[in-house]
Amino acid sequence: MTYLAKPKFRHPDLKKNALGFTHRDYEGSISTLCAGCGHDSISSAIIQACFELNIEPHRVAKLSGIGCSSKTPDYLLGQSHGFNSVHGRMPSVLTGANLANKDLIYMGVSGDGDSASIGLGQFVHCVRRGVNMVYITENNGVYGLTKGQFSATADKGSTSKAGGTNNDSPIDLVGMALLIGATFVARGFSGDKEQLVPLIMAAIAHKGPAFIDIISPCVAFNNHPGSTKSYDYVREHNEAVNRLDFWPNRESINVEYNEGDIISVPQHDGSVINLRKTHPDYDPTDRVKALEYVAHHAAKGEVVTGLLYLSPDSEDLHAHLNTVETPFNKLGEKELCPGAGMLEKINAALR
Ligand SMILES: Cc1ncc(C[n+]2csc(CCOP(=O)(O)OP(=O)(O)O)c2C)c(N)n1
Ligand code: SF4
Ligand SMILES: [Mg+2]
Repeated sequence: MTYLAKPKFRHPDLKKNALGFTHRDYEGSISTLCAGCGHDSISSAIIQACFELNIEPHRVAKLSGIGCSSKTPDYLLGQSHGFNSVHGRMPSVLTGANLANKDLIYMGVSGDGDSASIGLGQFVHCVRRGVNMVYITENNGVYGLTKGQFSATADKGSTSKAGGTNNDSPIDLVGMALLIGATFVARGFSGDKEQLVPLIMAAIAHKGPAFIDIISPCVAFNNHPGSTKSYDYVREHNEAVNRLDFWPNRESINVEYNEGDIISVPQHDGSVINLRKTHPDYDPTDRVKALEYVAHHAAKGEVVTGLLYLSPDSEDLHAHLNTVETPFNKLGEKELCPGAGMLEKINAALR
């Protein structure tokens, strides 16, 4: 982690959002990542998404594991809550925090090593339990922080910078998220901010486990010919199935679309996700077809991006557990210790 503060100077005419904040109010400390690292572009997309959504920084909790990607929460939302946990263990810390206070916006920021290698078990259980969160993997196919070993998302046959070939089958985190019940599944590319910012905004508005796999090239160890996570490879093989327009709070839609080209899905918070189809046959509300589509195109070496699946009837862990309206951390002694009479009643009901 770095503790280098950014200079406070800012241009007086910077655009302000409805809260009177500029994007600088959503920044963190100065990044220490390599110049050109995809992870920095993702940080800037998260900053822009929170600025556009008029989010009060103190309402966000950002959590991460270990890796260059897991360092990035330090470079954004400097006024938000943050917890940098242990390698691969962010999901359980996030689950616990969410159970204690469901009023915050939870953002888990992870890497392909952090989530697909050491943290795979944690990742899948956090998603299948339905934790209300935005879970982002900054996927570069390598362990960047420890000098570029192949991670579990590296494609079979891709080569390392030193020339070694990866013979292991890859784990596709998008396919995994679809299989285990994520209610919002997307793939983005750090080099396409226009696509990425609305994806992040929509994921924040979504209630339930929202997962975004973001291909994020590692310029130090995985940006050469032979890599399938390089800037050149992803630009050449990127197949966007849709483009997302996100309207917070049901603002009037004044864009012209041909009928059938757009899918509108209202979210719990009153916002509307509008999907402009670029592939007329792609149906983002069909989980099984999404799985098949993504796998089919991956076999051809294509990187399918966009909002790949969205459940209109999503629920979260608190709904599954039928927890009380008030967040646990705001309950008083009276609610938490209702007395011997209540305990007797509960025990009697279980006999
Ligand atoms: C328990 C544990 N095992 C191994 C490590 C060493 N380690 C640190 S970061 C990392 C991999 C990070 O890869 P990824 O999550 O893909 O992040 P990136 O650096 O590529 O962004 C490893 C293996 C560690 N810190 N802790
Ligand atoms: S080593 Fe790779 S992942 Fe880490 S900061 Fe450098 S470019 Fe980014
Ligand atoms: Mg990585």
